[in-house]
Amino acid sequence: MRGTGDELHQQAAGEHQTLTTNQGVPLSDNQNSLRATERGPTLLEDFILREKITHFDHERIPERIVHARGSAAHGYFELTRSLKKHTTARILTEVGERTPVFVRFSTVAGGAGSIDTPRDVRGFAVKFYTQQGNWDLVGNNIPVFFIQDAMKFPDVVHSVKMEPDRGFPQAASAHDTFWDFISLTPEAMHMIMWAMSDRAIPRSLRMIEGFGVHSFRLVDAKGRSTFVKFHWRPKLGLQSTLWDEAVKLAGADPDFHRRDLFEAIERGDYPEWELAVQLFDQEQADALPFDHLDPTKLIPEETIGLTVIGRMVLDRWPDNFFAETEQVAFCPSHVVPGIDFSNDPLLQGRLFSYLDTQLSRLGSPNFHQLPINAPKCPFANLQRDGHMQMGVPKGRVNYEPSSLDPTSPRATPSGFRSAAIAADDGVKGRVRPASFADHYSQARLFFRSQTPPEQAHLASALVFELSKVQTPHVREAIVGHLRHVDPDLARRVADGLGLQRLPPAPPAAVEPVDLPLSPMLQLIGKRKDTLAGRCVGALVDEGSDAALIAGLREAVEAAGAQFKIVAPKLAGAKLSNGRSLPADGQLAGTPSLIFDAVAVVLSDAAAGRLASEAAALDFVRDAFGHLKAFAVDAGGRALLRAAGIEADAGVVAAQRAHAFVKLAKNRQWDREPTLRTLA
Ligand code: HDD
Repeated sequence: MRGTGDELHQQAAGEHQTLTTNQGVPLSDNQNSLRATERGPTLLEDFILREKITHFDHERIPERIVHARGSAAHGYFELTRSLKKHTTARILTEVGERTPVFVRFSTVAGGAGSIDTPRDVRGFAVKFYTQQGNWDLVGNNIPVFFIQDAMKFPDVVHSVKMEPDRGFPQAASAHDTFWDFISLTPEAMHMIMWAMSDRAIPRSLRMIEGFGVHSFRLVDAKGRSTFVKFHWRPKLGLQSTLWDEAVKLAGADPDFHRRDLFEAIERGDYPEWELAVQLFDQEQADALPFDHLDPTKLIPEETIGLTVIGRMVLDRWPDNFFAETEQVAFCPSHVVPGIDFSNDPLLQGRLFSYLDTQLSRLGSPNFHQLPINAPKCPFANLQRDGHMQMGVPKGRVNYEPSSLDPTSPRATPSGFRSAAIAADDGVKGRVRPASFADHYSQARLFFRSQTPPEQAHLASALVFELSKVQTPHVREAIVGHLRHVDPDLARRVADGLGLQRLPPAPPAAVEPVDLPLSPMLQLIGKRKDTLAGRCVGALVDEGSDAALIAGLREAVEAAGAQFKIVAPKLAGAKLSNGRSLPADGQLAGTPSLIFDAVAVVLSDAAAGRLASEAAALDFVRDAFGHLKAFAVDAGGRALLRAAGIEADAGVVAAQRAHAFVKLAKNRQWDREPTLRTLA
């Protein structure tokens, strides 16, 4: 055996690069360690074995304390409208100029190996490699946050992560410690509305919005500043999953979002977002009915409109997951001349935390030298040495001022300047401004702005989460808070939990007020009328009607979506015209969960066979339960009947391919009350 292995190895060696140790020493054998005798002990002398195993033992680095699970891609940002009037930041002034970006999407609570589809906030972190240095816009897919002050961040994170004594649940907020913390943190109530909405169970990372959350400042050449909030809006529009679907996807494909992003980029269907800004001055800020420095508040689009200033396209998957996606280090403190911070106390704390965490995660102050983190513009300073120094600085001068080396780096008048903002009068102290005290009005604004199905999902999500909480007083305290948000919501959740009576509402520091509703906060209302970027699955078998399948494929692909074949055998099926159609997925391993709509085109005989096949029955039952549109022929209808499904208006004849595409763009919301009890 050994002889054979050696021969194979030698053959291959001629075609490849020579395998060496890290010191460049060529290897003659990468299969066997050095042994004292053929069947004797392994020798400590084997420096090749020791180097290989030692490196392997140290392959993992500490995972991110939050946002550990992430997927990323390269791309570019292109400015379409100049903000010259407001800022000197070149990336925001030169229309048409393309700036390379690296974007990492993430869940928050789960570990690096956790599922892609939990109910959770999604991180949306963008590193712009600008000509004036790197700018990191480290946002989320939700425009507000749980807490107002960075002092509370370790607490909120500890509470949501797995409980420290038992080590579960993983990647889930549905447990006592999280809701205990929330019940005692009324400022979280607005964020809770968002986190319980379908925004927290997105269909695809390509279909989420992104928000910089805080107010930032744009600074012009004279040092004057304008407040700015950043918004990313997906070209494909917003899409979410249903909770039951997200739960099942977790098992069917734990990498659902990562795979979706990877495959879209691989097939050249590049994800794209618009960058839009809300610009406002101090006077406008003062006129808002809340404090814009409070990160639990948003500024409705209806109050201050969005101006689209550019687009971002992701067109390249990383070459190496670890080197890029894992080692990328985002810091909100990475800004460029012309962009500055506001006094938002959460942002101020973040400015410290990220640099600090990168030092421990990546192990060295030289993490900026890693290729994924290094600026793409020239950079030079007099910082030296440290663990893993990659550069070899020349010369005697590593200090400033200096006269010995005229080329030594110096500051420049066009360099970064903080906006010259007069400090407020006041007294030093650990305080929360009174202007941060209204915790319920915007939670109410969000809930009441939603469509009825969205409200029902939100209420049901609260019932689900609280039903996992074992401590009765915590469940009741949350319902008490909900009474301030919306009495009807509180009643529905109390009802869903089976509470005998409504728990008392806690005292509110400020009585909530009814703000004008903001339909722009809806998800369903904001969906685009498109099937682009999505995927239809067709269940076929021996003898399926070839013409029907071809017609459906044509209509679906013309709408910019993919059309995939699912069959009991991976080899596919021989269709009515005698031709073989290979399958993209085998039925048992390709549930309808991964599709946005389904077609079921079956001969009578195949429909009869599949009527006693659990995977086929689950395929149609799940698709129906997840409110997906159906295109069916007579065989398809027979399978639906066998599954106990009564066809509704979301089920159309397979001949009506265009009507099917129209339906497939949306879920069949009318179907939901007929098959699921919602709160
Ligand atoms: Fe954070 C990571 C977004 C508040 C401390 N955060 C992290 C990531 C995103 C966000 C997207 C992942 C970056 C990546 O992909 O590598 N964080 C936010 C947003 C917040 C927020 C939108 C509120 C508006 N974060 C926040 C606070 C603190 C932190 C208040 C601490 C005071 N966040 C961190 C961190 C992380 C992090 C511990 C973990 C890994 C990392 O930084 O690189 O420093």
